[in-house]
Amino acid sequence: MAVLLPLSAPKRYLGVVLVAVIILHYFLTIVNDDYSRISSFSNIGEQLRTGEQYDELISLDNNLRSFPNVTKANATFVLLARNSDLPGVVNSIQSVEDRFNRIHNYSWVLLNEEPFTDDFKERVTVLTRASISFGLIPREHWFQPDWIDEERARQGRQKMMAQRIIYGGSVSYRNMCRFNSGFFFQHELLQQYRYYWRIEPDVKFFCDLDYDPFLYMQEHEKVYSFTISLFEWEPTIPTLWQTTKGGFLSWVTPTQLSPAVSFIDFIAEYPQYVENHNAMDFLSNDGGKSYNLCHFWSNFEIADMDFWRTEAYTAYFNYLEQKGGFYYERWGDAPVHSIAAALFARRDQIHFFRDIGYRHDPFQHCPSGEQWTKGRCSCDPTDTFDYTANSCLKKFEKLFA
Ligand SMILES: Nc1nc2c(ncn2[C@@H]2O[C@H](COP(=O)(O)OP(=O)(O)OP(=O)(O)O)[C@@H](O)[C@H]2O)c(=O)[nH]1
Ligand SMILES: [Mg+2]
Repeated sequence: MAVLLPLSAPKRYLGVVLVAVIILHYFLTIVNDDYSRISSFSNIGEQLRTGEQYDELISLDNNLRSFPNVTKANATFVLLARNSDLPGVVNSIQSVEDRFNRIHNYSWVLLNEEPFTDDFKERVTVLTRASISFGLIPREHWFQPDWIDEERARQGRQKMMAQRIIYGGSVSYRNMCRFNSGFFFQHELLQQYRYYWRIEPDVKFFCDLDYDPFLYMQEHEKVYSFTISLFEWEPTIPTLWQTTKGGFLSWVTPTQLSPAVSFIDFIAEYPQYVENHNAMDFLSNDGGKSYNLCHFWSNFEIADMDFWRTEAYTAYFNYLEQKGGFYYERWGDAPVHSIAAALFARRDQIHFFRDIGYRHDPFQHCPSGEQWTKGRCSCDPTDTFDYTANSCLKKFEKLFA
């Protein structure tokens, strides 16, 4: 009472009203279930969380608004994986979603020659708001064809194992390289799409991207892109260049990069497929006589599937396929894609994404300067493959010098 006594009349009334409200609240909590649920502390907490989500949506929306062009490209992510690749797949998808796709919501297509397990699908689906499809690869697109001479293939594998070539003894690795070279873009789940971004398990994207690289490809008529380029292991492709070139051909054109006479074989049969403004000088230091082993590292690719679906690439892949080199040797999809892009596309249709920070063990590309700051990149800008001894980036840049 000693405390209440000094209070003025209005304050006393306020106190009385407060006490009345508290009593009414407890009364309603007891007699009315709905009131009890709505006014509970947990529900109020939930309302606050919804408020946070709303703030996040507003900020996403503002981000989208700041893009010069909010149209989406006809594009998807493509990820080939085994069920056992799950942890690495989760890492990669999380990285892509965090740095780019949580805003753009491009769909995902995951492919496997075996059905994905329910556990795999559940763990992956939870990572994105975009649509995800899980596809089964047709047998004939994956396994070693019957017409391959298995004895010759076995000898090839043994020779490579003796040379300690990575995956030298693996048939499944060869299936994968052949599939990525000539079949993935034929999968029914990819028919509706034009552009794709290839993702592998356990890759990392270091930087935010404040624009849409698919739209960049489309608006600049690019057909193929890369972040890392390097030299191939020669023993995996001893006859690939010979198969591509081989015969004696004269392919003189006014704008040609290479000498007037070249020793190009597939091309001897199909000279019409070679683009005049090609990137032969990225592949060869002697105008096409020999392959310098430079290729784009295909575990990262943003590219135009309509390019792989052209008559030129179809003819090239079929030509390679009937030579059996995917199994007698260990032709990789990286040199196959690179040779095709360099010869059948204009050199300015190949793009180096300097601003995409990317790692696939053991190499990484890290942007620098303003691109590094703007992208809030988490990589060390001095740790980048770009101009190291095994990189072919300098050769690529020389095409445009
Ligand atoms: N479904 C399926 N996917 C495969 C198989 N072999 C490889 N892959 C996938 O094909 C892609 C390339 O295979 P990797 O094993 O990463 O080959 P790599 O990048 O040359 O070599 P490392 O990454 O250094 O092992 C990855 O997305 C793999 O998950 C296979 O037998 N089945
Ligand atoms: Mg890999």
